[in-house]
Amino acid sequence: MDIAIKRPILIGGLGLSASLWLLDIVHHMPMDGSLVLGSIALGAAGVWWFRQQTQTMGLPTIPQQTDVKREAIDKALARADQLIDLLLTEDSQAAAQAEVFRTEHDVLLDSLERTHLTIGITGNKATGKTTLLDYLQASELPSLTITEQCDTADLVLMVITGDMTASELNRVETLIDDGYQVLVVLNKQDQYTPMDKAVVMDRIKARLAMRNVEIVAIAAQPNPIKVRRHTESGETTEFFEQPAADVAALNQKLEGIIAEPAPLVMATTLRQIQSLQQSITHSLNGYRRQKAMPTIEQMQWIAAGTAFANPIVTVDLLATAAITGQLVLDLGTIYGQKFSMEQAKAAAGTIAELTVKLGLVELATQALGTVLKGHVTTYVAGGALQGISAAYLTRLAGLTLIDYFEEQSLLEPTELDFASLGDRLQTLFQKARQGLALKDFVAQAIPHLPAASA
Ligand SMILES: Nc1nc2c(ncn2[C@@H]2O[C@H](COP(=O)(O)OP(=O)(O)OP(=O)(O)O)[C@@H](O)[C@H]2O)c(=O)[nH]1
Ligand SMILES: [Mg+2]
Repeated sequence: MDIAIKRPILIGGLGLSASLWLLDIVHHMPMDGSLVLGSIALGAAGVWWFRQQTQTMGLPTIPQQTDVKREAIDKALARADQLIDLLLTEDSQAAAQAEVFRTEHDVLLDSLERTHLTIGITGNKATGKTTLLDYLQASELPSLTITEQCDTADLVLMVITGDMTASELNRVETLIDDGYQVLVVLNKQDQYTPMDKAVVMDRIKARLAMRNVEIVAIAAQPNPIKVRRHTESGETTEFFEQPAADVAALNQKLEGIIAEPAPLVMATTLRQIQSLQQSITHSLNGYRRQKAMPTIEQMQWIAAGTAFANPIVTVDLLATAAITGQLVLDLGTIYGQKFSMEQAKAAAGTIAELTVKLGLVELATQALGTVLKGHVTTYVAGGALQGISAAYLTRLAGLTLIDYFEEQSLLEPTELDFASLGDRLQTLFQKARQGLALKDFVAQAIPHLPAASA
């Protein structure tokens, strides 16, 4: 029993009988003693860490990136390659899918050479999008495709007609965050006096300054003007004249990008590579989830058995935390996340603290107790409620961690950003809780309790 000797705190924490039972179950698993010990001693570190993290919220404003470097593109392509290799290594069924991704990767690499650009036009209703589209198409600018479909656009013209509304600003920010290049086009400037126009332009510029977005003012189709003309015979005639479109400022910008298309092509390519990365990661995560579920189940029944055998405490949180620590490690491995033992411990601590903070222990115990009363015989048996509650909380923790690791895997593969765990857990916890039906869970859990199976 050298496992028991290596884990003195596990024994202290769980009570001797529970520990022996637990060790009996887990001795064949790749459980690392030091982690279990550490996660038992979670208290202070976890709490401190959780507080730290909840204070660092608020998203930074990311400016539009107008000069994407070839280096960044090569790095992103290499990462996509790496992800495809990972998919192939992890999932033996993924060969065909990986081939599709590989082709997409090669197409993107080739697309760096293109000189033809796509300009997308977007904006609120009746801002003049179609008028502008018609105008630009009629002016036959070389090597440009103009469309109101922005998905593949190298440059998005965001058409507005006055000071930006919150929703318009929001749209611009979303586009930038998604990696689009945006030019704001203030249309219908014929409706403004020069003074008003200057004021509106200043306001819009102030709103966009943080985002490094430029703005041009145009009139794609100015209102007709009334013209009065005196004839030789002294009569006056009045008629409406359609002024020419005033699109010089926009044309100048477009000519600039036609002359030098590379920066826009690079930006688009980077965006598309990132989107490819996400698709690959999505496939990878689908497979990993399949692999993770049995691990969660294994741990939740261990938690059930432990709490069942030790029902004096309402739910043996210490045991749950130890098991959560192991879950963090095992699920992290499945999701290819590298983190230190210290971080794993802290994560388990955060989960334990959150479980208490959200009142989940009482909530689970009460709700599950109600369901359990239907199963009279089992309910009578000692720690059934404690066992099922512990299993339930362990499952919640596992599902939450899966969601968390999936989110993390979409980020740049630098360091695992455990810093955001505290922030995200609460939301993810609620989400997992809503998706987990209590009745079904109880029915599933009962056969796993030692008393029921004995
Ligand atoms: N005064 C003025 N009116 C304009 C200008 N550009 C377009 N319009 C008018 O604005 C109205 C809407 O123009 P559209 O081009 O249909 O606008 P849209 O954004 O395509 O509209 P939806 O497709 O319905 O969203 C039309 O009556 C145009 O004649 C402009 O520069 N000045
Ligand atoms: Mg239209």
